[in-house]
Amino acid sequence: MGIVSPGFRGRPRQTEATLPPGQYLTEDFPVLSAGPTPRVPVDQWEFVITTETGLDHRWSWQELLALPSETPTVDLHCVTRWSKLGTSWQGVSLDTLLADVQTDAAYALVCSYGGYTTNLPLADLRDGQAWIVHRYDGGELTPEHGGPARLLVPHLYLWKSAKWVRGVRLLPEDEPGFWESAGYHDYGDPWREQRYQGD
Ligand SMILES: Nc1nc2c(c(=O)[nH]1)N[C@H]1C(S)=C(S)[C@@H](COP(=O)(O)O)O[C@H]1N2
Ligand SMILES: [Mo]
Repeated sequence: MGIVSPGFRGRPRQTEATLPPGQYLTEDFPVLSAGPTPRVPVDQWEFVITTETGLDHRWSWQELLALPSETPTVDLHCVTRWSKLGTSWQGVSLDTLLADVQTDAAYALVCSYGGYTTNLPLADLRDGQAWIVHRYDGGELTPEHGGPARLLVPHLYLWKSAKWVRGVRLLPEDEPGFWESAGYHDYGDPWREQRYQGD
């Protein structure tokens, strides 16, 4: 069995330490979508990483499922102030997907089926910080929450976790996505309460 350090009582919950400033806890899983839910059959689904030189790296649904997967349990923080702690996912780390991608790009623009986009530094997709997830809480990821697959990048506000993810464009210069163009913060760190431009 696992080793339990003396005095360990499980991870603290519902304390200030686990909740970024200005957030409240919810047990629900609200659905927030800027438009209609796209329905993408998995036999037509693909995920594409496009480098700054225009080279495409593609995965079909079957190819994605064949990659080693991870089961992150993470806290979600939405800019509309709800946080949901300890959510369980399954998916492929961006480290795995980026392993054979040669790039000098510093930025990423994540693109979804349906046209949603969101931007972040490429470094924030690396080092065990981001996944393309296709299962949530032991079941398939439902369409409302981004199925067949979504980006999960839980250290940033949840608008960065693009639902119905289709691909990532690697870019030498930062390019704002959908909400970032509408006044949301470019980076969106919940612990620094970077909700809107100028925060
Ligand atoms: N493609 C797409 N991804 C999206 C959105 C969206 O409208 N379209 N909304 C974002 C926002 S603002 C939030 S808070 C989360 C909500 O995820 P949920 O509906 O699974 O709670 O998805 C993010 N990803
Ligand atoms: Mo959001």
